[in-house]
Amino acid sequence: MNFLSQPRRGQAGFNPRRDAAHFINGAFTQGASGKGWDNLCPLDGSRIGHVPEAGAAEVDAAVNSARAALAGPWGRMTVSERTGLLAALAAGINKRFDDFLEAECLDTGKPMSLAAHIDIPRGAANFTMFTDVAKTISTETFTTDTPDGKGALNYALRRPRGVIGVISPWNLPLLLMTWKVGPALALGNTVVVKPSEATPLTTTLLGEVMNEAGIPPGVYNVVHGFGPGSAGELLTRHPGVNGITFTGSTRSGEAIMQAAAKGIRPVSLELGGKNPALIFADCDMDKAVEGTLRSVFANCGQVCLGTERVYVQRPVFEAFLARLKAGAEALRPGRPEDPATGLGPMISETQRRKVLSYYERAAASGARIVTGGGVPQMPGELAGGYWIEPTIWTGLADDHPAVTEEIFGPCCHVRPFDTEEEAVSLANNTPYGLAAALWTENLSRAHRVAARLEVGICWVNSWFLRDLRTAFGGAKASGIGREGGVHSLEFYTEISNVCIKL
Ligand code: NAD
Ligand code: 6OD
Repeated sequence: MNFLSQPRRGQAGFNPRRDAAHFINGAFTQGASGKGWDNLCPLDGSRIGHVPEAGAAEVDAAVNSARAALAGPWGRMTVSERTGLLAALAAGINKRFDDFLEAECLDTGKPMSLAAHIDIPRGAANFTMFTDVAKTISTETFTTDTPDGKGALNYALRRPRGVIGVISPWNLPLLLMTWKVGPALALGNTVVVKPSEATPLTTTLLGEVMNEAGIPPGVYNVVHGFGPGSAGELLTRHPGVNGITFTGSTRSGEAIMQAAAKGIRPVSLELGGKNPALIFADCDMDKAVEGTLRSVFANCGQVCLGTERVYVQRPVFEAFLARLKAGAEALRPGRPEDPATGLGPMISETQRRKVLSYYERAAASGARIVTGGGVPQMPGELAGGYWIEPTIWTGLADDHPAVTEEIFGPCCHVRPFDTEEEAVSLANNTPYGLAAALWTENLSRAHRVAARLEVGICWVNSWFLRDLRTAFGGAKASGIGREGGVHSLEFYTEISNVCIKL
């Protein structure tokens, strides 16, 4: 059941450049809308293949098949049967590691060294981790006094929420999609996924692995399309969807929350950020520089948890800045498969234009451009890709758009501070509250400052170090809800209380 009926890896004629397809009720289909678009590779702007756009009919069919699977074999499975299938699914992802890796790097242009280390392993881990959670769920029990002295027993039950609409972004496509699908399926739900229009391949490929693992038809469905006025909006407005989990921009999150209000459907929203890094003079400078280089430039700055505001204590400001500049200038843009590649392209020309508009505004406002600020000259066909220079500024006002708005590119503003109090106040001076990175060797300071930062996650002397059992999500305008470990039970299950009069 190949999604393009094309040769598999190892067979003659294998080509990773494939058309995408919807995956509905266990089968691949181009749908009947007749609409679609060309999927372009960010490395050189070349065509990867066609992506069909789902209309109301395809979204309806996907939701109906998810509902039927809930009422059918999936809904009747024991926890061990279900988690056994999901373990096979995780093994299936690992077995086809190279297929996922190649597809992800074609769609995004990111270095294979990055995707092989983070994106694809997490695709599998997101299933294994939540199967463990599903096997160990416990609920509360209360014995209740009653006037007749015989009492009552209260206990809670958790049921799957139902059909979950999953809407995912393009920056870590497989990782962020499975981060939602893993807990949803482990806890007995079925899903309809609408991946980003920019990165359709790995979500489609996962359909193939679902079939190979023996997951029943209808449990995992995929529809392709855009957001407003397209498959994304159709899915969020569909009355057959019982809950919507979304990762993406804060603006889209607001629209999705409004759509979910109809029918009072719960949402889980992981949204944008404008994340600070605080570099104290008592930090280990090697660690702080290495970590900040990763947090600013990894995935070409297209990580929601990435640092865009760097605050450095004045005594080490110039030394830190010089080392950050040297590190940024050492990042080589290049092809994903080249081990020397340190930086991929932006996801699209639109996104590159958006980031360049901040580069232009920063320059026009008199920023000191420490490095970058433009577009690199790339050789050969790479000249047609969406490359951009890693960029560092200093000297902008605290209310400049490059300092206050999420850019989602390989850039940061670096500003000095004097006191801990000032650093905390600068870090919290944002409507967002996703993540922060704190660099200090002073343990008391680490605890004190971490407790005052208004964020969902604060890393101390590290960045993007993830334990999937922890609560993950954003404070303030960076999201609603927490997922991860047992916290995912809140959204993916409905709790009900049974009260037994004894
Ligand atoms: P986006 O909001 O433009 O799109 C995300 C997804 O939502 C896409 O699949 C898109 O088609 C869909 N969509 C957009 N509007 C919609 C609507 N009205 N109804 C239904 N679906 C809709 O985001 P993006 O550009 O793909 O990703 C970048 C953004 O995502 C950044 O803001 C980044 O911070 C954020 N992000 C957050 C996290 C997190 O964990 N907090 C993770 C990754 C990305
Ligand atoms: O690690 C995760 O679970 C997660 N949701 C990461 C988000 C990264 C944003 O780009």
